[in-house]
Amino acid sequence: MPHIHKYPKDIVKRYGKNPIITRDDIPFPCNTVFNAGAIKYQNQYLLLLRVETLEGWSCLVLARSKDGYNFEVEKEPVIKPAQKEPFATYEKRGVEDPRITLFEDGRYYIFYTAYSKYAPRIALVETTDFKSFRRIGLVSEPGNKDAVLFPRKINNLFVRFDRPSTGGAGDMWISYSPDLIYWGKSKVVMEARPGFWDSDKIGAGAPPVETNDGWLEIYHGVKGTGGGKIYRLGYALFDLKDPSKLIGRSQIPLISPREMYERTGDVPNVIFTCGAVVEAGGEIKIYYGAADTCICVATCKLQDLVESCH
Ligand code: BMA
Repeated sequence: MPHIHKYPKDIVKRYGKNPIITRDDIPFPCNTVFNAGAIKYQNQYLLLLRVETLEGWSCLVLARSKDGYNFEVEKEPVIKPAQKEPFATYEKRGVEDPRITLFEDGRYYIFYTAYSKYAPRIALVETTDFKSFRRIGLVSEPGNKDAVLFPRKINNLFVRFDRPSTGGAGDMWISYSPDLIYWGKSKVVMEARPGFWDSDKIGAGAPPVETNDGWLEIYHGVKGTGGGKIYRLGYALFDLKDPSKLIGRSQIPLISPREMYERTGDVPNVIFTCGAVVEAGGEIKIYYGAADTCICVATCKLQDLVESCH
């Protein structure tokens, strides 16, 4: 008998005034805005927006908000495709999909996708003030993306989830590093699930959230259909001491394209996240790109996600 999900109703609630950021909010000409990293910094919500220029490559632009819903976008990008090597060659087609982690040492580390004709690579930049940004390195071989850094070391190593391309498959892997630059001990931790909503590819979304029951990861899952791909979000729980161990995983999506702004745009039927903010009371604000065209937010309770993974 098929598993009947414990939560037949939606456990996530879309913000009534979605989308919260569109191209009209960007102070320079651009094509679209989507897939933002998210973090709380000095009582402000920060989004690091992926803005696609009219030429077609992406850059990263900061937006600030006091309430998490109304954002003001900065005038200039904070990260553009690099002019200097070794980054320039691998960022010729843009910098994409930033994921921000507040690390235990107080620094903010941002993994983003460096995109070029050589396929995507994971790149890493750090900041302490969101004014100056220091590129640390290109930290994967070609063919890897969707990297999220854990907020603390485990067994004295930095830890990330990532998504190498392995013979057409797209599964979530874990990798470890002593210095954030050299990554190894790589191992597959969660696979795409044939027959499900996440049948074709999966990838980490927001950086992992530490809970008493394990690391909660909100991820995206892709299903191919006759009409194209559908991108949805789900969630999974991993062991606190050994995050390569999957404890449980959502049977049904957390959120699927349903509203017009999720169904229609440059790439239809896409909900894709790079960041979420967990509030003191346990509410999560999930920021997501809709149809690769605008930014939206939806909320849910951290505890609901954790419980339904068991
Ligand atoms: C993925 C990434 C995302 C994008 C999604 C849907 O592969 O490129 O940036 O939102 O596809 O187009």
